[in-house]
Amino acid sequence: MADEDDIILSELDDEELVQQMHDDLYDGLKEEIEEAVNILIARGWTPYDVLTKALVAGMTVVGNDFRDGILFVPEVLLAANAMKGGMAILKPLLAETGAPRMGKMVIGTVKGDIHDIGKNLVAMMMEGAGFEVVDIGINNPVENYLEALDREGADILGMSALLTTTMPYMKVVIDTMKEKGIRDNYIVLVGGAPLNEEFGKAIGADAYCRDAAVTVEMAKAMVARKHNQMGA
Ligand code: B12
Repeated sequence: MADEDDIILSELDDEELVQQMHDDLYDGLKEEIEEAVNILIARGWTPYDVLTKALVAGMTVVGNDFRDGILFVPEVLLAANAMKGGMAILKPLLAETGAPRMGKMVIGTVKGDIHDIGKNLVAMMMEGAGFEVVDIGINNPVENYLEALDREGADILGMSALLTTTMPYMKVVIDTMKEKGIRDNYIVLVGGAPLNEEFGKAIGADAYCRDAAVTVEMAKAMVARKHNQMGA
C-alpha cells in the first residue's frame, strides 16, 4: 500500500508509533521494529516499557490470531523474528542496571519444544535484575539441564514449555533431580503460556511464574529466603 510506504516512524507520536509497531510486528517487519525501538528509547522510554507495551503487547495480537487460525506458522515466524530484532536492541539496555549479582540461573525450553521468545524475555529480565543467566536454548532433554546446573554451579533452574504436549516433560526433569538427590539444591521455576500454579505445584516446582516480571520478583524472594535459611 502506497500510504503505508509513506509512513515516517519518527514523525508519529508515541501512541501512534506503538500502534504502528503492533502492525509492523504482525507483518513481520524486522527493520521497522528495530527502528521504532530505537526511536522510543531516544524519546526517553524505559527499555522495560518498550518491551512490554510495544513488543509483548504486539505479540499478544499475533498469538490470538494464530490461535484463531487467521495467521499461520510462516507469518508467526516472521513476527517472532521481528520481535527478536527489537529484543536484541533492548537486551544490553536491560542488563545495564549495574545491579549486584543476585545468583545464577540456568534456563531452557524443554525437549520437543522450540518456542523461545518467552524464555528469552525471562532471561533478559533476569539479567537486567542482576542475575547471571546461562541460556541452554530449546529442545532440552533432562541431561542438558543436569549437566548445565552442575557445570555452572547454578542456584536456579528455569524451564519453559509452550505446548500442552511438552509441559509434562518438566516433571521428568524434576523427578530425575529427585532420584539423584539434588532436587533441593536448586530453586526450580517454571513458566509458559499453558501452565498454571496448580501444574507447577503438581510437578514439584518451587513456583510457576506468569511472566518475566513475576519471575524476577519470585527469584529475588526465593534467593533471599535461601540465604536466610543458610544463615540460620
Ligand atoms: C510464536 C509462536 C510460535 C513460533 C515460535 C517461534 C519462537 N522462536 O519461539 C513457531 C511458529 C515456530 C511456533 C510453532 C509451533 N507452535 Co506455537 N505459538 C507461538 C505463539 C503465537 C506465541 C508464543 C510467544 O512467543 N509468546 C510471547 C511470549 C512473550 O510469551 P510466553 O512464551 O508465554 O512467555 C511468557 C510467560 O509464559 C513466561 N515464561 C515463559 N517461559 C518461561 C520460563 C520460565 C522459567 C519462567 C519462570 C517463565 C516463563 O514469561 C514469558 C515472558 O513474560 C503461541 C500463542 C500463545 N498465545 O502463546 C503459539 C502456541 C504456543 N503454539 C502452538 C502450536 C500448536 C505450535 C505448533 C505445534 C504449530 C504447528 N502445527 O507446527 C508448533 C510447535 C513447534 C514445537 N515443536 O515447539 C499452540 C500450543 C497449543 C497447545 N495447547 O499446546 C499455541 C498456544 C497457539 C495456539 N493457540 O494454537 N509457534
